[in-house]
Amino acid sequence: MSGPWDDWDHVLKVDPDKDLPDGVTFEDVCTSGTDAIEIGGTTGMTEENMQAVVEACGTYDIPLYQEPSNPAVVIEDEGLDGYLIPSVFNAGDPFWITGAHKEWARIDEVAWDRTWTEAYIVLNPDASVASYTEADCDLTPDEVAGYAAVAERLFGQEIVYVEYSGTLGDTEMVQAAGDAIDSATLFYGGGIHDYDSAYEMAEHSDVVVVGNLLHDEGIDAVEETVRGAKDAHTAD
Ligand code: 1GP
Repeated sequence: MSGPWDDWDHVLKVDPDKDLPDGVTFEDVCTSGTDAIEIGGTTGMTEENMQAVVEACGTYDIPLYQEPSNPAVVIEDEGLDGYLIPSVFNAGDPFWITGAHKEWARIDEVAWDRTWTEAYIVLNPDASVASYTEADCDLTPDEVAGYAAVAERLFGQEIVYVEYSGTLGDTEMVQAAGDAIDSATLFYGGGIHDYDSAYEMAEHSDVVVVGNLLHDEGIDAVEETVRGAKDAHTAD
């Protein structure tokens, strides 16, 4: 299994429902040193706000992926490299495992050759993604490892994504997921806010995902996290 994410250390997730801080441009976002941009969020997604970000980033030479939260906001644009579709493996509501996906495949002409899944393990019970999906966040490291192994071995997932959206996660959980997989790429996202937190999480994962920081603090803070993630992997 291989994909462009094999070579990534850092992904910047742009929430189209949130503004960029004053003075920050999409050029800054696209030239921040991050390896790829994912456009997505849990709430407030519309075709219009998705399209606006795709158009703003589409002219820069950086991998650009849409991460739609539901089929209604999937857009087609030649500036996009493809679609990364979350499937929440520990969701309580199967709609977020395969149900939404089934609706998409039923309604739309899916560009399968540009579509991949991310096997999410959602672990912050206070995050809106956890309540939406009714995720069982009360997991032991063994259980996280179990989900990660099942995602890779039984479901052929190329990306396993440990998601702590909004808070810095437990490295033991991230490590457990990493130890359980072989060729899949481990994404970690949640609460990365500076060089040290990026470095620490990158030591336990292949790719760190930074989201809120861009909207809350701006581009300098994001660039610090890029350095942290890259330094952690260079030190390997
Ligand atoms: C959210 O994993 C990402 O899906 C990033 O989380 O917004 O907490 O950085 P943060």
